[in-house]
Amino acid sequence: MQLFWFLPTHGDSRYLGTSRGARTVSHRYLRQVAQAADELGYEGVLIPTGRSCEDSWVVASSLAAQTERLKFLVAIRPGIISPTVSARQAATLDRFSDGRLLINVVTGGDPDEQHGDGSFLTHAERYEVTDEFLRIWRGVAAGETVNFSGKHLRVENAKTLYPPVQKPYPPLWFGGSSDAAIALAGEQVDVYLTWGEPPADVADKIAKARAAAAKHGRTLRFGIRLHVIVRETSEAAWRAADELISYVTDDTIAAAQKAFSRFDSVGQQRMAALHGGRRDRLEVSPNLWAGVGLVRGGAGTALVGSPEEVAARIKEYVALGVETFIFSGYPHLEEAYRVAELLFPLLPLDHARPAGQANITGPFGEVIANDIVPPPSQA
Ligand code: FMN
Repeated sequence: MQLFWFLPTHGDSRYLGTSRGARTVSHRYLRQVAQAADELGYEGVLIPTGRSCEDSWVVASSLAAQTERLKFLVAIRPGIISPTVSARQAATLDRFSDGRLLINVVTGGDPDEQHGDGSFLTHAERYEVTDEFLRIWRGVAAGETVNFSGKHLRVENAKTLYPPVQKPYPPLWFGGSSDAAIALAGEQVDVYLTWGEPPADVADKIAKARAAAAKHGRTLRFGIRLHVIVRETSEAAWRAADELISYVTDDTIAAAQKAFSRFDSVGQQRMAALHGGRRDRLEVSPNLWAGVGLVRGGAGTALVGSPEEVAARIKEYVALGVETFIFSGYPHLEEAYRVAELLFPLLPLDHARPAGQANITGPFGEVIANDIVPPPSQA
């Protein structure tokens, strides 16, 4: 399994729903988060996209140069950009980062945002465009010369002269919960992503996505996007969850839920339905807390508990077939460290350092009495 972290390009704070405890999300701050994730050994970072975020391609391009191993999961937006231009952009970033680019295909779920970006298509039409876009994008990125004439998109002699490092192209990741999304995933993408729904719901989605892929003689890999509130004890973790929303008012929740109700994203509707805008039933499945989604769009759930509890829940998802976990926590810099410290030792990570590797910089803690390497804790 692999752990990813998240770059908070749409704001970061110690608390949700208030400017109290907020911090400036500058390039310098994002660099600190990315470099922390790189140093700690996360496999990569997800960069969100949309009008509430700094531009994800500019962020990824600038930070690729300042990190060494970290992969960047960056969104492409069918219907907003030309597939040929997008494929060339991806090829360049993949080349310049030595093959550290992963692509997140985002069809879009907020009609108001789509209109602002010049797209007036229905949900079904957006998926038709995504389907045609990916046929062109994949051909161009794979080094082919593409001629394509579809219902929405048409290109002639489309190509890039500078192919990506990864073959046939940087892996395509994709999240979407509607039937159209799952059908498209089965045919064209490599990794199917879901927001953090309860295990039974995730199992259901995975079964549907596997069946959709089987129709094309394909298999998919699976990833999940969750927040994590892990502390040394269960009590401390639940206290931290309460603190995270301690300044959220009922008016703020009502305003957020009203905004979400205009979305036509099935995934967003499923997130909102988990809590129904109510504060009093937020543990929607053992150790799965929907409090973040009271005010945050997209990923709205967190795994909450002691390291052992959270690791056990992660392994439940692993047993369903989930390989990749994209985590975050508030604030994102400190929590990148906390999650690595508390969870990495309990998980079978593909990207963990080999056990017993000689490394004079640890990790073992500060040397005792200038002479003694600190021993493991006695639980
Ligand atoms: N939508 C965005 O507008 N920006 C994003 O950055 C974004 N990231 C996503 C990350 C994950 C892990 C998932 C599961 C979804 C994300 N989405 C994002 C939303 C989907 O890409 C999709 O457009 C939306 O859910 C509508 O599809 P649906 O109706 O099939 O669920």
